[in-house]
Amino acid sequence: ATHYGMLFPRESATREIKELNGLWDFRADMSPNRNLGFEQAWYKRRLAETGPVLDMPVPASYNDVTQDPKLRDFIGWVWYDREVVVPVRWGADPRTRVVLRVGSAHYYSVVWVNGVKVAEHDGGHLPFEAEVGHVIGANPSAPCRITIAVNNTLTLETLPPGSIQYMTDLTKYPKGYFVQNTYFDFFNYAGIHRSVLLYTTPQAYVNDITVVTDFADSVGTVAYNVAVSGSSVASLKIALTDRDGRCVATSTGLTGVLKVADVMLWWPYLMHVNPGYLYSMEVHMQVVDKGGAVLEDVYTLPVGIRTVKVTSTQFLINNKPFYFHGVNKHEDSDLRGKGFDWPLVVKDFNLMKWLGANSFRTSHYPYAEEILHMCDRHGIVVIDECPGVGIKDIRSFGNASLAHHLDVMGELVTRDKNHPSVVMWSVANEPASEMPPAGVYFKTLIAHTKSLDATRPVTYVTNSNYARDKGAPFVDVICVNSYFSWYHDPGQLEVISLQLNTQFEEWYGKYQKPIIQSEYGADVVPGLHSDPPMMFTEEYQVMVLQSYHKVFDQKRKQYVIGELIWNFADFMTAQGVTRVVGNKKGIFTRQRQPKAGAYTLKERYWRLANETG
Ligand code: GCB
Repeated sequence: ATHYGMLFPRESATREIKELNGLWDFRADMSPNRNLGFEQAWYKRRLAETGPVLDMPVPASYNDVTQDPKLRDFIGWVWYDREVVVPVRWGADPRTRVVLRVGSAHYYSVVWVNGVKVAEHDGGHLPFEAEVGHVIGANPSAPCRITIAVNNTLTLETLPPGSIQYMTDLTKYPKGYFVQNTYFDFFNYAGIHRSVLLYTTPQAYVNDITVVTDFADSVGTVAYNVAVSGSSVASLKIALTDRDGRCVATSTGLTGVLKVADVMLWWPYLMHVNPGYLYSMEVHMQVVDKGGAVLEDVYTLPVGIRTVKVTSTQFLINNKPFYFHGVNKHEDSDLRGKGFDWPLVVKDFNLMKWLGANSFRTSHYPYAEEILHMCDRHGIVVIDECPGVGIKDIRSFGNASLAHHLDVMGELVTRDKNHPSVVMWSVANEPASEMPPAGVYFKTLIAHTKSLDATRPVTYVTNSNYARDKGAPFVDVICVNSYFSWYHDPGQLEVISLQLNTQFEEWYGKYQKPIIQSEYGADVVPGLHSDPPMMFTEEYQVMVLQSYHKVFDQKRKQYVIGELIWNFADFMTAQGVTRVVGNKKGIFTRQRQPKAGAYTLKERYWRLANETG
């Protein structure tokens, strides 16, 4: 599939946005085969006319907002609907294109407008959209009904994979009992997780923009490519302005190169006095239609000018060595689950800056694009990970899985290719990369990703044994997770130094590629203390961190290019004997209050920033 045209919706002189966030009507289809909604065509009427409904906030996961355990742990189709009043001018003007966009809904979605199916989407973490003008009609005086059915079922061919297991022993389980197995360590939150919007463009419009930036001495370059839809001929005016609104370069073609004298480069946080510098690239398109009328479209893209390169020992941003001192995150919080929430986003950025973190990995799926805009503006560097987490079953290496994975990378690169903060793609987390098909799988997947974007390095995150891992030959940077003195040798803090040293030497010795410690950490139940330290206490987490840090300090002068703590904050998981109301490896609690480990890390990150920045 070709992916293009997923520009982030922005208002402009020619584009309008109508947000559809707030309360929607909601029902989980709890019928035995979970298919009553389709059998009774719930999309043909208001949901409230076909049965009882709940108030459901959008965006939010539905799991934690009610007192119903059946809804928290629900597997299957849930239905959302609401009405919207479409401005008459949108329907009355045939030159206006009306688009319905869902920022993300987990996992599989079907969308109807006034009972007409307009979209279907496979995947829980990326946006999808559909033109709906033809359904709304020329005279949208009647309220327009939007219905979205979302199914959170995961199979061996979804990303992330999962499997449904039927429990057939009738002495132990009721008839028809089934559970959703997952192979990843976070709660499978579901629902409409990001904004739903209606927006307009003219019928002839700017469909996509790709920028690739570079610089030589003090001159920056922005090589751009604009894709136009709805017309074969268009005249373009491109203007690049600086932060103060001064125009610094102009151009006219669909492709071209903007040259910027005395360029202000995009720098990471703490690496420069002025991090996250963004220019604005205004694309102004004009088309004369058959009747001689002039159609115009305007779209403005923020552009950061920077380069990324990898050598056998270094990660270079703007030709300067960059050391990742950062975090792994989750989209996760109380009540909202994975629902997008601005106060949470802003709090997290303030905490990252407090910590002195210059980077994070979007473990283990793409985050809301609004978060990447924050990263662009604040200079927080991102390893952009796709939802390839939990590829453990041999069947998840099959052709259907690979085809979907390639598709998801297409969607991800299309959405995120222009973000200066995104410096590397991660195609997976902890796959069973020692399995026989893993070699071809990762070779194909990584080559495909590089064909989509030749400018960024590609990695995946491994916890395999260096000798048996089959994907590392194809990555640019080796990302390794390890939990010495936690999952291995629990309680034995003294083994960390030797084992971590061995880990680095083995991987570097075999591949001569730079290495990021992409996870390490220990669970803490906040408020638990013990000296000498014991597992689950604040002291133990501090000791694990300090023991890892000593080795990082020896190796970072050589080929270790980064350290990302697992995890920024506590987060919810499936219930299990190793999880005390979720994963507690956060250095912050789920409510974003610091544990002792946060202060250890803060001191270190600021020291690293002063040494390297
Ligand atoms: C890992 C996984 C991460 C888990 C973490 C843990 O290796 O990549 O998703 O949450 O370990 O705490 O077990």
